[in-house]
Amino acid sequence: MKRQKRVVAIHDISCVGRCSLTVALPIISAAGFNTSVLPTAVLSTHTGGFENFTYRDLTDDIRPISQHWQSLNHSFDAIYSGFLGSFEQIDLVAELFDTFRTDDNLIMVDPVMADNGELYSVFSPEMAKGMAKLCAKADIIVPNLTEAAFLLDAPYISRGYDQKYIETTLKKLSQLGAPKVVLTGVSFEKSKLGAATYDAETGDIHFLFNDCIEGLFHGTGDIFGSTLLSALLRDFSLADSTQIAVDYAHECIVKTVELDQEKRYGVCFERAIPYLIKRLGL
Ligand code: PXL
Repeated sequence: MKRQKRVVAIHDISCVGRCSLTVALPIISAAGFNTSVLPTAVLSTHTGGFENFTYRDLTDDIRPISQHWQSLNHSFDAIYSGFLGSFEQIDLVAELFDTFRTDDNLIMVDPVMADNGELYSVFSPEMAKGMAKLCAKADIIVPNLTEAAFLLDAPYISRGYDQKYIETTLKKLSQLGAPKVVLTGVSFEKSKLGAATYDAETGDIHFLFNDCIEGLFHGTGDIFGSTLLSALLRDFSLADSTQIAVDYAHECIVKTVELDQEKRYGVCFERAIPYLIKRLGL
């Protein structure tokens, strides 16, 4: 029997609002993987659409937690980082990558810091430079179009771009150092939304879409990343994994609209877990 793969998810805990660890842990666990967490901060809610949220920065805990795991000789088949609690955490997470990197594990960085052309309120512009350094250490990076613009220090273009622009952006992103890039939030026509993938080793580029449902749905980037990682660990190709992630995020939004849920509380990913399980062939 095959050994159960182990994943560590490095994100914040937004206690209310269904994003970061409160979606990564259930999704990656549902996909059958032994999922550990390294919380980067604890917030009462996420930062999008809520005021007066609490913010406990856990920067000082990262190194001791990592050192304890090292003393146990613990290892991970995948390391997945997302929202970091402070600028200093970039170097600490880079150090953790160096410590737990093996010949065959997968390091995925979602450079969570911005959306819709704007940095999240808790971050300063220096975060983008630091995130680019962290991306250089990854096997695969998963920025949205806004994060791509910050990483490349380029203007953010929200719509009206063509396929060539996305292809050039993918290649520039991979030059940061990660051989695989999945760019999210790509749309060439109003009715379709999805992602573009690039594998610098083969030169392959793919575009994967589903129907676009109008609106801003919180936490879908983390749902996308957690699903993408789960499908890759189930040995689906990069393009197939991305299509599964696009489709599952879409399915979660469909459920949220059906149930008429308030958008800032995140999407009803729980109701679409049976769909995900089927798509992953479990
Ligand atoms: O989903 C990304 C995310 C993660 N963590 C926190 C956030 C956000 C997006 O707003 O605020 C705390």
